[in-house]
Amino acid sequence: MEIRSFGKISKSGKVPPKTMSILKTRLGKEDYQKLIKINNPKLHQFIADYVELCNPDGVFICTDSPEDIRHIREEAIRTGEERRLATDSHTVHFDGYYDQARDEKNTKFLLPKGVDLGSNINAIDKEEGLKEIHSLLKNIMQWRKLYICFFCLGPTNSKFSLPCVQLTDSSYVAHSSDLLYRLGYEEFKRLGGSQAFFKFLHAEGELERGASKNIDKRRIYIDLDEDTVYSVNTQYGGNTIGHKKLAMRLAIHRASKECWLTEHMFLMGIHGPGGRVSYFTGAFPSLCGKTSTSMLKGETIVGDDIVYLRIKGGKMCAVNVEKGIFGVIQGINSKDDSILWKVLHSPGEIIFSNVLVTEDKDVYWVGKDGEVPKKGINHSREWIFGKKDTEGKEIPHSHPNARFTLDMKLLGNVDPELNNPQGVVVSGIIYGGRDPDTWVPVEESFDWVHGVITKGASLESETTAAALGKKKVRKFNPMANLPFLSITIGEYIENHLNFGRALKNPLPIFSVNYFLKDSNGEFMNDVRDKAVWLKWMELRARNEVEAVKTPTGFIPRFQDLKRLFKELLGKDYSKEDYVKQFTLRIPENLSKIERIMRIYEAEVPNTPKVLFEVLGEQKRRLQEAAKKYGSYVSPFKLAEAD
Ligand code: SPV
Ligand code: MN
Repeated sequence: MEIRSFGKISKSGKVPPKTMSILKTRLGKEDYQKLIKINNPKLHQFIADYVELCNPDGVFICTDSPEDIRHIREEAIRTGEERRLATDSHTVHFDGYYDQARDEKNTKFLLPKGVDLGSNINAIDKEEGLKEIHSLLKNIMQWRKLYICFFCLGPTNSKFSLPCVQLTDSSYVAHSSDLLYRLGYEEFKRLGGSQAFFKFLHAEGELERGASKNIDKRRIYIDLDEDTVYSVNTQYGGNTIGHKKLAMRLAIHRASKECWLTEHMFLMGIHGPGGRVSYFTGAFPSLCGKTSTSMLKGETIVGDDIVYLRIKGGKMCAVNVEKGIFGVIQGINSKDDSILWKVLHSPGEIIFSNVLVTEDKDVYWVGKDGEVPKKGINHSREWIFGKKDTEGKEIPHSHPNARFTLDMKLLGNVDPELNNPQGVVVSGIIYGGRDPDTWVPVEESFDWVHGVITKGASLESETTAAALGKKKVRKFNPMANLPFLSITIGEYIENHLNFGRALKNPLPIFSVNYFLKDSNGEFMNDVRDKAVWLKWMELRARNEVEAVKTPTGFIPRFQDLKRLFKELLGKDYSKEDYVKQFTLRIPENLSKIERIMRIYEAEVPNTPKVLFEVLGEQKRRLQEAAKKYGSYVSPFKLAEAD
């Protein structure tokens, strides 16, 4: 078969009779009937081509019916991809020891000759990449079953919705998708061939002790022109669940063409005085507190990972792309995460991945309350305390990127607007990362452009276990979205600037930093302090609290924080804490500006000019402040001068 003809149909919009006969033979009567109820030639051709290439032993078409969804769940147990745990409807899945996170090195865009997304974005020549991936896919599903599932990104029947189909030979991936995304078979039926849709093809490849064996041939290739993603020889959710970060890359590309935004953001309702709710989005790199922020007690969650943003009537509206959570489990404890703690200990459909499972089929993770068991099964299989891997590294009982997957309907704090097809109107945007020494715990930018440039486009964070590779290295990560960008960084920043211009009243942009450390390397804030920062931002967004103007933005006044700490956490917030946390660190801020400017100058040829202007102005303000007050300036000094 000609490689370039894969998944394509002729100009007439019809598929050749051969396609339907392939489907009829390969699918079996019942599944064939389910498929052709969707009148979509492109879909039929895509499925026929890849069924032929991957050559599965059987094909299951999953409709939205409870029986089909149950079948997927049962398949996950039958195939051994998930094992039952002691608590009803809890299961566990293990990925391979070296397949525990997103593989950014082997995730590449298939780009035609002459197209370049810049040095920060991984790409391969399209023809070469397709040839490679097609050869890896050939007969890869022999003796295995292929599951074909339909989903809708964003609420169904909405301007925001994006339909997509996933082909996978992993019942775990299919099951996870069922928990995480709105079902889309009926949506596909309703739309017929009227709308473009995303296509994902995933194959685990050969398995060894239940894990993808050929991880040296792990590949995740993204074809932006065809809205298609291929993922091979891997199981980890971030590499395989098409609708998550793979769809995100396609959606960023689509959004850029259509003037809306796809962001790596939570979406939550912050509950202000008098019972009002203000919706905020927040972008943080993975493993930096995004889920725990959106799950804070007293507030309501719309989503914890991905949003689509559109402008309606001059206002910014947002939806959660998902309906479930694929969350980091490390560190969840009864004190700081009471809502999740309860859910994770109650019956209900939850897939735990890469945690420790004890003999009595209970699960443990790093940072869980109670004593750590001395043995069990984990991502290295049989584990005993002190076990080392082949490189001599001690294996923790649970992987730092171990996760839980659940449908948000299990939570008691879900915002009632979750499925509103109109989305919610957003009142504020937050950017945050792992920053040990520069940003104060919370700060508001001067305006939209200042926020986009000095907060979003300047975001840096120490690397974590969410991606393979070296940890704790400070890395540039604009809008916490760099690993997923499918357009150049310059265009992406420009889109944000344009978005702000189209808003009637641009909303405030904030930064937070939960990871500020003192000279002993200790965190300066308690994990619960974020509750205070959120309430303060809500008040600022409503213009109900004054702030102190500094060279880098607006920070809270001491008296407001003192009141909020007392009311929310029952804590006496001291002047010493305020000074320690909110001191303006001029040398660190200046070094950051230097680093960021250098990156944009050297690596982003189409950087909007305004970025250099805004950073230049910030640098001058900081230098002037240093002359007046010295390198480290107390917030009280800044308040006096304001
Ligand atoms: C992240 O790493 O940002 C996640 C999980 O949300 S993953 O699906 O791996 O992207
Ligand atoms: Mn994420």
